[in-house]
Amino acid sequence: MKIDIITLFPAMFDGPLRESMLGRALRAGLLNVRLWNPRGFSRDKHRTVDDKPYGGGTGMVMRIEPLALCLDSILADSHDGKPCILVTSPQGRVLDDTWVRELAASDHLVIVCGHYEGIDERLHVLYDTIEYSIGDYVLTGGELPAMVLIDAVSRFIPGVLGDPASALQDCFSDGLLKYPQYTRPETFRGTCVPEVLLSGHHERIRQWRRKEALRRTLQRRPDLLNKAHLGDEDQRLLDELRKEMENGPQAR
Ligand code: 4HQ
Repeated sequence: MKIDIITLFPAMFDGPLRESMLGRALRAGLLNVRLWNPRGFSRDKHRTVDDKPYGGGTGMVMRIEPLALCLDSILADSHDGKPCILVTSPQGRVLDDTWVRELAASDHLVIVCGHYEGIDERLHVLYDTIEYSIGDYVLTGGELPAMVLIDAVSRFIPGVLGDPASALQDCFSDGLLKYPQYTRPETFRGTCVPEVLLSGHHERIRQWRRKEALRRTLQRRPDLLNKAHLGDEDQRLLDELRKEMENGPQAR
């Protein structure tokens, strides 16, 4: 997958793109990320990229011209049809697992990182853009949302994860939160690993994990249960959990 990032602060991407799984994916050529600074496309004497808002008010607005020229040169050498142009914004559609999977199927993404008070609205008139948000809070810029998108999308690109099964087993693949995990030692400061996980009984372990995933989802994110893919066994486990919660909500 090819990803073009338009940002006034390209150096912010150095760490996240070099380390860990993303770094490996880039070196392996599974992901091809290019960073573009609109400042290089500014044509005035001081290479300005922002200006005061028309109508007055605080802060600065990103100028359309450097952004448009930058986008034009990205689109001019795009041989893979029309790429999706994503723009970071708290006004955008909130990113979720379903959308991340859809985006992961794209050949080419362009991400425009907003900064300051926002971007001249004509960006959305001149180009086919989609605004996305990573949550209902305000950041200083769109660089972190861009990194979040790249990170989340890359997990669904074949070869990025060491074990492809982990993307499937993960939280949200079935719409539920993940079950609790343990590793050695068996006891630490008096706290033990649940017996069933030491039993070697695969079917009991599978059921226990499913029930704990349902328990957490029921307790922490009941909203997710409506969209989750639940079978007969899940309904039975949920009934058990609801009864347990009536009898003693103190458990776990
Ligand atoms: N910003 N999800 C304002 C965000 C944001 C978010 C990025 C701050 C854009 C102009 N972006 N700039 N939340 O808060 O994506």
